[in-house]
Amino acid sequence: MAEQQNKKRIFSGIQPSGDIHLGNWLGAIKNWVALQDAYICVYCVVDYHAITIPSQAAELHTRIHNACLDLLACGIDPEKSKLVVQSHVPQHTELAWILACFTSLGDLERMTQFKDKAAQHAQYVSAGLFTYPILQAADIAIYRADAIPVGEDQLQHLELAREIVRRFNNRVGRDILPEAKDIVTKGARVMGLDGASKMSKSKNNYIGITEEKDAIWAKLAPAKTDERRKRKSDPGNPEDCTLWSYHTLFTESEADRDWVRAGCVSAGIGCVECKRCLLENIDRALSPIRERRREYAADPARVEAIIREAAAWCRDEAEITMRDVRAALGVRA
Ligand code: AQP
Repeated sequence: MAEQQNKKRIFSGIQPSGDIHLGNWLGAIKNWVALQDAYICVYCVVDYHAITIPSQAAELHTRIHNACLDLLACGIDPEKSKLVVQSHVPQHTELAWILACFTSLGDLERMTQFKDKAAQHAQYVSAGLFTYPILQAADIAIYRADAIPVGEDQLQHLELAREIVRRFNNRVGRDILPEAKDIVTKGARVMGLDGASKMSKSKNNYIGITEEKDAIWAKLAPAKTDERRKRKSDPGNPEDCTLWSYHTLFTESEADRDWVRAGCVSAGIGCVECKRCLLENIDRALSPIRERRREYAADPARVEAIIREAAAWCRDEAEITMRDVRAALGVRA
């Protein structure tokens, strides 16, 4: 119990905006799993973030459930960590409103993710999309998290989250909310199969973590490689090939990596052989995830109980923070 109290806290979240993919796994979730013993961890399916772009109720409902299953399948252990759905803890949005009053428009306008997403959804850009980083700051602060494991794409948001918290603490004259550090890992920015942008749920450029071997091959086979290599007899340039970047993440055997690299630069092997080797290694890495997912999917009552228990713990913790925040502001003390 004392050991538990001395542990630092981690918060991280994922949007139920589509299939969880290799980028989410390598950039964030694998690290979440590795940190479970050393920290008190809250891992959150951030459904209110997902409605910042248009969504359908039935589809979102299914995606929330699937995201929970995927996270458990990846190894989030309910005995060690809290797996919570954001909308089950209303204090997230309460704190978000308060923090909005400590955030400048100029800071929000600088966010590159907002600019990218606003361009993707140009026909209707919601205020929620614009204020997304404020809700994210509240997600972290509400659990008084010390650190956040994320992919590199989130670093700008986290810098802003610290800035917002600093401004809040300065104005109320007390360090009520902690400034959380980021924890970034190898694989922090996994490129999409198109080789043009980061792997994303909302772009059709990903390999899902629960995809079967045939489905993975259907995506790898047509995937772009080094564009300068027009035919098998041309030597390739691994540094310019997205699939080589996947080998560095999935091909654990140095001998296999050397075989692919040497074969590519000498035109000794073609892209198909390189992709077949990659397929085996991705499939091997994902196979235990698929297996665990089947087990959880077969027991919905267990999953429901895990989520409910975590939400109760999280509401209590969030309320502790909110009592201090409200008192510091002079409201509902
Ligand atoms: N390509 C990536 N490489 C490394 N890490 C990534 N993450 C996302 N894409 C990559 C990390 O995954 C965590 C959860 O992300 P999210 O669901 O909150 O939002 P996102 O970053 O916007 O993820 P997507 O897949 O790109 O979703 P959509 O398409 O809906 O916007 C974060 O820690 C993120 O860094």
